[in-house]
Amino acid sequence: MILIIELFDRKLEVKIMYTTHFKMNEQEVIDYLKAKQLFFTAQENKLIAKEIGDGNMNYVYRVTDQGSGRSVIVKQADKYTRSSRKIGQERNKIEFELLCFEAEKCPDMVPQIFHYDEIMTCIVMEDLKAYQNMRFALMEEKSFPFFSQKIVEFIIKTIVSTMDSFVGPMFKRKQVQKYTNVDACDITERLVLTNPYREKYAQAPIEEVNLPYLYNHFQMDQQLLLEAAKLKYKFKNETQALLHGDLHSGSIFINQTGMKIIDPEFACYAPIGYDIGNVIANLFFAHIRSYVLNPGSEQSKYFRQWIENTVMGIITDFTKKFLLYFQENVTDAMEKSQDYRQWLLHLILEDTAGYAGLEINRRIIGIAKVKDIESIQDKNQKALAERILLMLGRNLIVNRTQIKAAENYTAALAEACALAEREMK
Ligand code: SR1
Ligand code: MG
Repeated sequence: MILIIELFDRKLEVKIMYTTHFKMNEQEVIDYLKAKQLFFTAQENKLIAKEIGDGNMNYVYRVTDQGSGRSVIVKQADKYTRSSRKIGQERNKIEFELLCFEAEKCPDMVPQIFHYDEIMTCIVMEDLKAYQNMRFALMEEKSFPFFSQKIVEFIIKTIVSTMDSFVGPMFKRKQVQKYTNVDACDITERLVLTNPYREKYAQAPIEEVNLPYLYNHFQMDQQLLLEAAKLKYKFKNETQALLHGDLHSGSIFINQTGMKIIDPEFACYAPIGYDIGNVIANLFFAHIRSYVLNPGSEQSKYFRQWIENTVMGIITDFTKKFLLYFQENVTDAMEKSQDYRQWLLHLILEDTAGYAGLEINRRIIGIAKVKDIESIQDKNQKALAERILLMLGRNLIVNRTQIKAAENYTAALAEACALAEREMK
C-alpha cells in the first residue's frame, strides 16, 4: 500500500509496510528510517549505515547523513541472539519502557529516544558518539571522579524508588507481572547463577594453568556452591525492586562531563544488590587488568586507587542516600523506624557483595567474557588475572555477610592479589 503525503511543495510516497517482523540489514535500516520519516530531514538523504553492535544479543546500527554529519542509532532485537540462539523479543519492549521510565527519573543519564516499533522490535535513539563506552575507557585507565555519585543517584532514583515501600504493594505487584522478562531472566539464571559452578567449558576456556584450580577446587567447593545457590534462590524469588538487570561498564557511556546508561533489556524485579554488585565487579575487572599489565607504573597506581576509592564511594554514598531516601519517602506504616531502614540496608549490602562475586566468576568462567581480561595477550598475566578474580569472587560470595563497609572491598581485593600471587609462583 502506498500513501501519498503532501508536504508543502512536494508529494511524498510512503510505502506502508513493516507489518511483520524481519531482521534488518544496513540498507534495510536506511529504508526503514526513510519510510517512517524518522530523525533525518528530507534534505539529509545521503545516509550510510554501519552495524556496530559488539554485544551478544542485538543488532545496533549507526546511521549517518554524510551531508550534515548527523547520526542516529537503531537497535533491533531479533528472534535469535547474535550467536543464533532462539530468544523471545519481549526484552525490546521492556528496554524501551525502562529507558522512558529512567528518562523521567534521571533525564541526563539516558539516551534520547526518538521512536519505538513493537513489530520490528527496534528502538531509534540518540547516538552517544560524544561519549566512550566505559569498559574501553577503563581499559585505557581513564578515571571519572563523578562516577560513584552519579551511579548511586541512578540506582536510588530508578531502582530503589520502585520498591513497594514507596509505591505500595498493589502497584508493585502489577509491575512485577509486567516486567517478568522470562527469557532475559533465564539467561541470567543459567549464565550467571548456574553454569560457572556446574559446567566444563571446553568452548570458552580459561588459561590451562587454572583448570585444575577450577575443576578440583572452585567447582568442588561445597561452601561456595551452597552460597551461590542461596543467591540464585534470592534472584529468582525476591522481587525487591525493578532492576536495570545488566549494569556493567559496557552498558555505560561516559566522558569527562557526564554519563549515559543504556541497555536495560534484562530489567526485572530482583534484589537491588544484583545491580550494585554488577557495577562493582566490572570496576574490579579494570583494576585487575591494570594490576597485571602495569604493576609498577605510577599512573596506573593512581588509576587503581581511583577504582578502589570509587568502589568505596559507591558503598558509602549508597548507604547515605538509601537511608535518607527511605526516611523521606517510605509509605508503609510498618517500615518507618530507623532500625528497619538499617536492617534493610544491611541486607542490600550483603547481596551487593554476593552478586559482585557471582558477576566476577561468570565473566571469567563461561561464555560471556569481558574484554578487560580477554584482551590480555600474555598467558601468565592473563592466568594471574583470572586466578585473582576467581579468588576475589569466591571471597565476596562466601563472606558476604562480613563485607558491608566500604574498606572491606579493598581488603578483599588485596587479599585475593596476595593469595593468587603466592599460589601461582
Ligand atoms: C548470551 S547473552 C550473555 C550476556 O550478554 C548480556 O549483556 C548479559 O550480560 C548476558 O548475560
Ligand atoms: Mg547488554
